[in-house]
Amino acid sequence: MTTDRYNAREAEPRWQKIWDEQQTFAAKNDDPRPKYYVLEMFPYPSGKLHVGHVRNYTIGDVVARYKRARGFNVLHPMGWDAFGLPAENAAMERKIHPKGWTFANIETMKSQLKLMGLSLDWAREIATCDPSYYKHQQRLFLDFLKVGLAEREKRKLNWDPVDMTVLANEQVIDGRGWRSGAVVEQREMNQWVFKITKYAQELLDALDTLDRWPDKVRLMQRNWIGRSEGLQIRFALDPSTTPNGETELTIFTTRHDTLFGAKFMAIAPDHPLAQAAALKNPKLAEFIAETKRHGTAQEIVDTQEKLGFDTGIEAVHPFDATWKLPVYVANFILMEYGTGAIFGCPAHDQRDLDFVNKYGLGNTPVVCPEGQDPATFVITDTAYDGDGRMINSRFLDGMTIETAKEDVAKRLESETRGNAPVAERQVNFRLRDWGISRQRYWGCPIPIIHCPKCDVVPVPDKDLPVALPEDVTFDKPGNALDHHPTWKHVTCPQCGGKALRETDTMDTFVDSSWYFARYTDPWITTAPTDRAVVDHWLPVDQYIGGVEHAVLHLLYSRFFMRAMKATGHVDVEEPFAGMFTQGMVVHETYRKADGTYAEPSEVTIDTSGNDRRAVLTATDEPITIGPNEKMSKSKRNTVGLDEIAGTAGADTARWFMLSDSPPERDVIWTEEGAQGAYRFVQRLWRLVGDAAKCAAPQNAPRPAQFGDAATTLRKAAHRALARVTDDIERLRFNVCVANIYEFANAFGTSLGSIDQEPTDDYRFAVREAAEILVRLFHPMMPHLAEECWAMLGHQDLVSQAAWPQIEPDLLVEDSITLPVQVNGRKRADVTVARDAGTTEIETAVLALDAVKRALDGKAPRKIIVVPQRIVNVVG
Ligand code: ANZ
Ligand code: ZN
Repeated sequence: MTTDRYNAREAEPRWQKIWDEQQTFAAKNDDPRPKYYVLEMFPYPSGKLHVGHVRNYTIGDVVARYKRARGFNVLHPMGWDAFGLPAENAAMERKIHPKGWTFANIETMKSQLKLMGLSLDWAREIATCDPSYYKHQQRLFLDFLKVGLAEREKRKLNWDPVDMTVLANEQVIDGRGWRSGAVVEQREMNQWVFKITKYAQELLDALDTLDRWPDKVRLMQRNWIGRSEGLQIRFALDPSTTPNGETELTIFTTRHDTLFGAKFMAIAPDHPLAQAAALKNPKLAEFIAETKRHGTAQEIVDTQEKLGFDTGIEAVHPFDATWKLPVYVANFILMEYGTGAIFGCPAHDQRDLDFVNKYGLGNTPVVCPEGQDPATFVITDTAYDGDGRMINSRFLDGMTIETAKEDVAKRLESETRGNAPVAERQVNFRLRDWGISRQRYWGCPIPIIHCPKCDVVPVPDKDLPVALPEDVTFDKPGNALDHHPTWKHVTCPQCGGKALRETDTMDTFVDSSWYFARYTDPWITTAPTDRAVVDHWLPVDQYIGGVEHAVLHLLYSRFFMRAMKATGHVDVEEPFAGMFTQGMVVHETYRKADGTYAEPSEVTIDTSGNDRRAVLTATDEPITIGPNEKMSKSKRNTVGLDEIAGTAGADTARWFMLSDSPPERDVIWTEEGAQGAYRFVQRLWRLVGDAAKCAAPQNAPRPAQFGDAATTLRKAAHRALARVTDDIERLRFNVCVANIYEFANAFGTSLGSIDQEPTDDYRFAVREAAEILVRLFHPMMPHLAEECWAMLGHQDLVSQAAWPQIEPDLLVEDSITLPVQVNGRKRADVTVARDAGTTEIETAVLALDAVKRALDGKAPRKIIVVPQRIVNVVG
């Protein structure tokens, strides 16, 4: 037995250096092998790599290393999502320039990533805040503008009247500006938008083709796009009740079947009719102003109390001229959706029900669930939105919802008022165009010049990039670009007159919507992409990231590919053929007596008793162990990469990350678990060391015959190989780890049981098994694998070695286990040779204790053997 220890701290940097020097992981664009593009979502350079990153990148690295071994030309790049607010905040708080802060963080994090031994092609590194990157993003913006995929649009923004600046939604706290505390106003301003809605239907339909995406993510996207088929109905208004003699109100509904349950109409606070009525009604004007203070974002609208104001306007029911419905202005109606107006049917819509219950308007159920008696079916606090038959609905009574909808649509479509049909079928999407203007310094400048004479003028191509000025100050609130004394003053490229630069920068989601395309050729200076190269590499074969990006980032990237295709920059529509969302890394929390948190590194855990107990290492103060939670700074339950890599090594961290739970679920980081992984690292190293001593030399001839010991070992090796291959293909890393454990055990047992000078066939099997083992764990623990590969006498790198070949013959099991029933009840299993004859099986069955007991020691009347399936004993 080898007694030395594997010194990860010494070995890991040594192998990293060799990989670096030999550029082992550089991908060539003209490599003739089939391509494989694996990518993890690039990090924001916050300054510290946490264990959550480790999990994300380890998963990607296993795939990358495995695919490389399978003969693919693997592209596995890394970069930095480097624009964004934290850099500006740091600049304000610590008086450091955002650029300096960002690049310092990049440097730290890059060295931390290198500690992990990731097989990355660093030559393709991108930082989105680098002008050599955002130059092309500006070019894309201008190209989108040319084809109508970028536009200017009036949008409502949060305006801080004290700081005189626009605020992002997250800077508005309880309706007030985060710095000034002033009540935030909504102001209409010109903003740049990307026309993602042009692709709404396509983005929805194509989800069906993404069969290597999690269903959950596709569903989230589907809901976000939010297609609904409905009817636009023009309700007549009683002109004697309207502010300016208005005669109609158009609403959007998806439940026209419920028209006979209507109790009221409601319009958005900023609906033109509401605005007109408010001019004549100060109380209404006040109500509208109040609703606006709370904001009109969907989340706010969904959660706040439903409030309305009766305008006195009356609408006429489309099927009954004598039926009048009151028109309310209501805080839960959004101007941005449908027509900003609805009819309310409280019995079948919860919001409407809450509303009528507050204002005493009552409800009439019009859909009765199957099996309920319509005479007794009433609604009180819970609206019924399920299936059923129409009731209380005149000519619709007895119909299903679907037929009733069709009937209503047909009738109102064919009816006309003033030459136009009363109703029209309509498809609506929840998806809004993507507003990309941000009033921020640390982002990609929007390459536009505003000229008093020529209006909006694109910056000419030759003047790109529009670079951020570096001499900026952050002492004033608002956008530092705006405050810069000279930067925005330019001459108009069209008329040569005085003009102003756009000072808004792009949403950072723009930066991350095409970086994966840029990685394919980050060197090209004349265009965002090299068409031949980008079309060769895209789509990304396997993308890996957190589920928090399931909607926006992925949807924006899908839009971007379509827009880049429309402008000739790529020829793909879907950027990510395979998507995997990994779970979080969680850790228990430690609370001191005073309620503050202690870090895992400050705590000693005592597992000797029945309960796990914890004390503060320094003072022995008792600590309360709290539940496992997502690692966060506030709970102080983070484990830094340095702590792990510095002691047990990166391989230990990588192995543990993969071992404990399926990768899509949360994993609990425990010191015990990490120690277990560390022990296994040591065990593998000793095992391969022992194997190396009795292994046949490299290139030893294959023996003609294998004895029992050799065959058993070879079978274990090839079975593990088959399983691990399958596990990695299916991203089931925890199962893969379990299979490697099992094989290592079998291998150890085999080596331990040789009691004489090993035969040549066994020595051959030992080399084969060891070389399979090392290549199997290489994707997870690459440094240890290189070390072991060298121990086995190899001069080349295991990182470049081919995946082992399976010998299918060795996978055939030569024994078989059959269930044994006695008088119809299962009593035992019997294991026999696969080709055993009936007599042999019968003898084995009767020898089983469980069978003897079940037969009470008597001889059976009959034994029925169903070959390869089951044995029935009749007593
Ligand atoms: C009458 C009705 C009866 C409705 C009923 C629902 C249930 P989706 O499926 O998301 O498209 N609605 C329409 N425009 C709205 C707006 N601007 N703000 C708030 N709500 C609006 O939702 C369509 C339904 O949402 C429409 O169908 C409308 O209410 C409401 F038992 O019309 B319904
Ligand atoms: Zn001009």
